[in-house]
Amino acid sequence: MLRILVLHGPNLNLLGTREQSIYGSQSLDSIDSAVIKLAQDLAVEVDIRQSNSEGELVNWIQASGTGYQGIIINPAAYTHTSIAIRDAIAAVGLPTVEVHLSNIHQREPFRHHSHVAGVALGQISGLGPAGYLLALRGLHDHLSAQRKLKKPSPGSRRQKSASR
Ligand code: CA2
Repeated sequence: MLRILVLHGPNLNLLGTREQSIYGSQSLDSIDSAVIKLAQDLAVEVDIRQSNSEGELVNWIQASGTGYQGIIINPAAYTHTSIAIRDAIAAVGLPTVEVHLSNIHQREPFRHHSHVAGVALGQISGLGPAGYLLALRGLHDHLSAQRKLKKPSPGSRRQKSASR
């Protein structure tokens, strides 16, 4: 079974309590429940964590190399500051989808640049909580296609040895 690590960065634990005009009214728990439900439908295992600490996020990303096939991450403010998170994602080499609730490209100029985008499979920004669900579907499709490519097609071994 595919295992995907879902990471929420700093202050996302406050979702639904304030700044609702930017981030909406849904709590992080309710976003996580929707992710878990979709994961069950897709037969994917998700491990969902939130941290306000850059080091903790880096440690989790590093450790994901064993046991996980992909990462979904909303690095929150670390998106715009953290070369450490970018380096950890690059080092672990797992396909990673970057999610933002708000459209970072329409907001203050300091939010326009993402250090993570350059090492991500893709970025979803501005679609609210649905962004996490789209990320999960996208990553699931990507990983399933990768698995199919890696699996030898029936008869391919026989063909190879017959041509020698
Ligand atoms: O749009 C996003 O998802 C962000 O990653 C959210 C970050 C922000 O720094 C990024 O530029 C874009 C902020 C998360 C803080 O969330 C709060 C939620 C409720 C109240 C206060 C902060």
